Amino acid sequence: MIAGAQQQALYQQLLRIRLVEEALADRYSEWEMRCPMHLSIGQEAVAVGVSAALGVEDVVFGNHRAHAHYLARGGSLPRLFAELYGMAEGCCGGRGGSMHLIDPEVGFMGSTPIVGGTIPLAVGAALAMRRADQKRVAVVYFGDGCFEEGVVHESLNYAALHALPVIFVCENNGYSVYTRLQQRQPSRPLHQLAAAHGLHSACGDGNRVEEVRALAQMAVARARGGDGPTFLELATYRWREHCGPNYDDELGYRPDGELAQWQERCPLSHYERQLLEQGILTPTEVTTARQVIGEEIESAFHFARNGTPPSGAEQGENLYG
Ligand SMILES: Cc1ncc(C[n+]2csc(CCOP(=O)(O)OP(=O)(O)O)c2C)c(N)n1
Ligand SMILES: [Mg+2]
Repeated sequence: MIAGAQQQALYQQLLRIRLVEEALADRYSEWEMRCPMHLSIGQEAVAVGVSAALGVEDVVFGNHRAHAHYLARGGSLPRLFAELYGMAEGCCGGRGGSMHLIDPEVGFMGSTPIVGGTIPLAVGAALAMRRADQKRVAVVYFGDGCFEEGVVHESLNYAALHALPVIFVCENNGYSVYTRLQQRQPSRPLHQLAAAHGLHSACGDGNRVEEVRALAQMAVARARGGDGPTFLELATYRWREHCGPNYDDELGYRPDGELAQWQERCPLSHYERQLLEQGILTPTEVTTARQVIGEEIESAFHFARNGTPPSGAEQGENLYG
């Protein structure tokens, strides 16, 4: 059972992330945000549903498409925007941009552009928490593309062997850049690959926020109870181009009508309709929520634009590689 207040909170999160990313897409062409940007418009319910199942003590890792992961976890919006504008006030000091988000104060331990790069980090975090005898959980989000990286298999194997409290959240949007999953991998469900590594695994509809939340609650309960890792494969779809603010269907790498079909299964409007029908939400509350979030977004843009460019000395700090 889910309470009305929790449903409203899930809706608010979905709406906020959608409006934030649409605003970013609108302003990207001003060319003041100079970093590559992978938007998660269409995929928001995964991060929102998973985050709703976590406690403040848990830790989360994202990937290159991490705005939703960061925001759903409670990452600071002004500091996200300042990061995108390359300012010292940014969550990564303005050095990283969209693919290097971090906010340890809320347990968001980082995102990186390297496909699969944060998967072993989450396993390491889970190992550390286990050794410290803590009842905390590590979560890592990654895409279907990760199954072409060896590190995912090593990480799944290790996590299963040691029954670590880690949740692997695979956002299966069916594509890696311009290439369909069927052109990259033989036909077999991704969650069954995880099962073959000995993990408890499940799949679900990544566009239905309450379904995602329920799966994540199951995974969190298992991890906290000492039952080890869980792998969740969540089906979803990216609406915009792989990297950037535009739609790119004219390139022809996606079948005609596929985007429209997924847009009909929009995680936000579906949930909005459901809550309106159930009387959990009123049309006035929807309008007010849009206004309030719109003002928050404007204020965050103002903060970012008026930030301080990092000094030459600062730019070299904390850089590795
Ligand atoms: C190790 C590595 N290989 C290749 C790339 C280039 N690259 C960046 S994003 C991406 C697609 C990843 O697809 P997926 O994991 O399914 O995530 P999605 O973009 O669909 O959310 C690729 C191949 C990279 N960043 N890192
Ligand atoms: Mg993908």
